[in-house]
Amino acid sequence: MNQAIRHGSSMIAESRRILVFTGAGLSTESGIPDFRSPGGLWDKYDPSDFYFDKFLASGEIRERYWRMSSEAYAVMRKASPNKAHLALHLLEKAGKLLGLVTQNIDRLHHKAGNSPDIVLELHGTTFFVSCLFCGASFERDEIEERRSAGETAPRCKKCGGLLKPATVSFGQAMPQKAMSLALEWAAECDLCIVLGSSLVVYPAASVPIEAGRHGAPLIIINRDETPMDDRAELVIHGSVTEILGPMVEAALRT
Ligand code: CNA
Repeated sequence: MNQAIRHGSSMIAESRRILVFTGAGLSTESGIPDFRSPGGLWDKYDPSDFYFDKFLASGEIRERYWRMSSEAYAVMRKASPNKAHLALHLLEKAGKLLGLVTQNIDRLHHKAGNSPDIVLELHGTTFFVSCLFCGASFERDEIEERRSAGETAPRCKKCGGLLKPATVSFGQAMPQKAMSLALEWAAECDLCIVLGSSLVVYPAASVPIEAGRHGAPLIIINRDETPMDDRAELVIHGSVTEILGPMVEAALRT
């Protein structure tokens, strides 16, 4: 085992209240593309089409949004958790996980067995659809059936309002309760581990910053550099599955 992984495993072994912050890079090895890597979603789509105000204003944008979202959902629905997701389940079983704050909308932390009580989905989930007018919530599969039957941008069956996947678009309000609990955990944790995030999307990226401000050491595992690398006690550039699995297993053996 290399020196950096050993360092991380001893930090995990000494910690009791770990806050984990995850991004799209955690799920690329489950076959789900991220946004910013080569071959990621922004190579295929124009991010400026996916602002919330445009979704509200234009029927054409809504149709484009639904096409992109349905394509991503079809991949996420079939995806399975990878070794890094499973390592986080082990951390919870060992009683070391204070919370798991994710920007991901793919439900893979739930599929890996982490308890819904400790998983905060800051950007929502693509497995549900909400009415922007009356707030009604629908299972995604039900809405996908309607799309397959020809409804390109479906509307609420109860009130006729606009339906949108229950995810947070650029310019759309964050779920307030989840964000405040994430910041509480950031103040309480004794270690913060960032996994597979470019750390450029705010306000989500303020969660590890807050953890550091309250004195928790920071571990960052990401393929590329991030703007927070110089704040971390340990930075490892590489694959989350190759690094986190051995790191957690070694920590739990000690
Ligand atoms: P991002 O900005 O796309 O960054 C992903 C980061 O992960 C990059 O810096 C990559 O270098 C890194 N990375 C990719 N693969 C690996 C790997 N195997 N091991 C280690 N590092 C890797 O994604 P963020 O999560 O930082 O940005 C937040 C957005 C992305 C949120 O709004 C998410 O909803 C959104 N998103 C989520 C998913 C998903 O749910 N799986 C997929 C695509 C986008």
